[in-house]
Amino acid sequence: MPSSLPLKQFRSVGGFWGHYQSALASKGLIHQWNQIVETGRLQNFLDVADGKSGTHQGYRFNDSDVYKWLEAAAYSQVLNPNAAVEAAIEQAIQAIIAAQAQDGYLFTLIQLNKPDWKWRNLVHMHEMYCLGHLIEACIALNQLGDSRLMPVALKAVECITNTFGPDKRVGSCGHPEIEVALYRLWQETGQKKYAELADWMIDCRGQRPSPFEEEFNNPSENCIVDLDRCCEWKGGKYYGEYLQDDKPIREQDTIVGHSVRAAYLYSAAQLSAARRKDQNLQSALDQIWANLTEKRMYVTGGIGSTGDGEGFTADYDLPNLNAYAETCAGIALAMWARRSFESNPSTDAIDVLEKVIFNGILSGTSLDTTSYFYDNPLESRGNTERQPWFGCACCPPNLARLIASITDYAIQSDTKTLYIGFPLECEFMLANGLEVSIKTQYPHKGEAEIKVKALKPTRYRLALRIPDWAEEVTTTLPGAQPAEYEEGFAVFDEVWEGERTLAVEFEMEPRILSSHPKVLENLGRVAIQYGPTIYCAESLSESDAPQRINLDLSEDIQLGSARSKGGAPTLEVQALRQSDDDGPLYEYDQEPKIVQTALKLIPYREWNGSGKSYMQVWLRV
Ligand code: FUB
Ligand code: ZN
Repeated sequence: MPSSLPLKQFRSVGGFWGHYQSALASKGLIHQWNQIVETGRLQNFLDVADGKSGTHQGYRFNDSDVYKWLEAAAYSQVLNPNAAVEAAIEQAIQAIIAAQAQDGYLFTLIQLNKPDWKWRNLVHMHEMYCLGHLIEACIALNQLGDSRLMPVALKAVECITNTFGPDKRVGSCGHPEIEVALYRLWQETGQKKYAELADWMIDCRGQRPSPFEEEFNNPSENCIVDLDRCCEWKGGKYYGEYLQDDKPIREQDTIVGHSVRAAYLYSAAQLSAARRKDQNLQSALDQIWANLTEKRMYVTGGIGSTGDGEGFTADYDLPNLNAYAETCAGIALAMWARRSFESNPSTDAIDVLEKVIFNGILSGTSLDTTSYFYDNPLESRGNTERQPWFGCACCPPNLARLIASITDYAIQSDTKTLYIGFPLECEFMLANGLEVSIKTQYPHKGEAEIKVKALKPTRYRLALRIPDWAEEVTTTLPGAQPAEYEEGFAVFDEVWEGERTLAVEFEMEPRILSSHPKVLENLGRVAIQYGPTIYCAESLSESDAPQRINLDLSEDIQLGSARSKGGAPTLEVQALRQSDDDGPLYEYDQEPKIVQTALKLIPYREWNGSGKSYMQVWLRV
């Protein structure tokens, strides 16, 4: 089964991703750390350590932002060390160690404000969600060679298992995350008990009686203070769909509820299905995946179309202007896709992974990684812009950990095969001693040179994903047998000797996408894709707004002469714009005044680079 390469095996990451990673190391991480300090997130830990009470600041799950930041910072330090980041890591580690209770419990809201509420409101409180992020931070720090938080993580898990487990109390967290973390802890430590705990949590979800539902039987006993504000409570009864607890996962076939919860849960369930070779679980996951990717996912890979409950609605309900498509949900989808690929190496999952990473996730950050979108609409009418931070700031540090660990998503290997999911400019060493360097301007260009250097003859397979969007693909590896095609990969099964270079060209042409007619929002509209990148039209002024135009597709879409701020090719398409602003509100028998114009398109992920603007992905034809 393929898995990602430890970051330490990489010598460098450059090009498109190198830009994001170095911006993150030099600006984004410090910016986020300052926010963590200024908003009291670090102070919460310090206050616990100081024995204070009643001083918790912010949302109940704010600890997770510190952990996610720490995870990102640890990855980032491997290839882009930065002294200020190192100092902040140190502060975070010290604060976390000092805040942990004797019995391993660690959740600053309860420690500071409500000590007798421990483990009483699982549906809502996020205690295990936060501990999951703590575990993931520890694993990242381990990669950096710093294992000081590992005892904290292990003790926190022990604290969970002192209360919960097959022979104890049934329960997990209303917001999944601990499950993925436990599988990762199993992979990191080799201790099966962590995976078994996660398997048990996966199996308990959706069963009756539901520990989450039972909390509502006696809300005050379980510290549920305001029923009206609980998303898990609808029409006077428990609404298990919100947290994927309406039925056992093996009986689920549709993606429902809160989108981040869903995709974290199914990432874990995917790990569980693979570990246990559980066909029933796998086939449920396949059905849920199909429902999501065939009926409920935006063309940008964004998921969860409504802000009401931050989640899914109905098949084909994909509004553009009010799209929620939370950045974290996109990230969670990339994680799930990665786990699907690992258990069944075919390119289907990578097609989704690439779509969401290059579009619906990266739209969540500015190019310098210091301002963010929480939701990622596919249309704007001049009323939204990226923010430096949020009260509920789950997305910025989540983006940071995704960017800093992008190699995990692009490149995987097992004992027989190196899988290249998408070209990423980098240099790395495989466990068998092969040295690989990839030169590419992807996603701006479709070419890549993959150089493999072998100090001794080494048999190994190189599997290169053929992207779903590429109509023509050329691969040249001098002296090699023609590639074999396997599950969407071009596979070179070679005995590598000396230095050899595989030249790859994915033909990139602007492609015109239409959507299923049931997506009423997109009727009479098209979207434009170039390589893996979805494009949009954007204007700072209302008079030039893309909402006023119709594309004229009788002429080819051209590559523009200018580059976008992020260095991507721009595209140029002919359009007809309705321009006359002087007339009355309504008028009889007037032909609209139309002006022919050349419309520039930029990557959707870069929209809003100059502040509030008018933008559309789905353009009228
Ligand atoms: O509940 C923790 C995080 O806050 C969720 O993942 C996000 O959707 C936001 O609600
Ligand atoms: Zn978020």
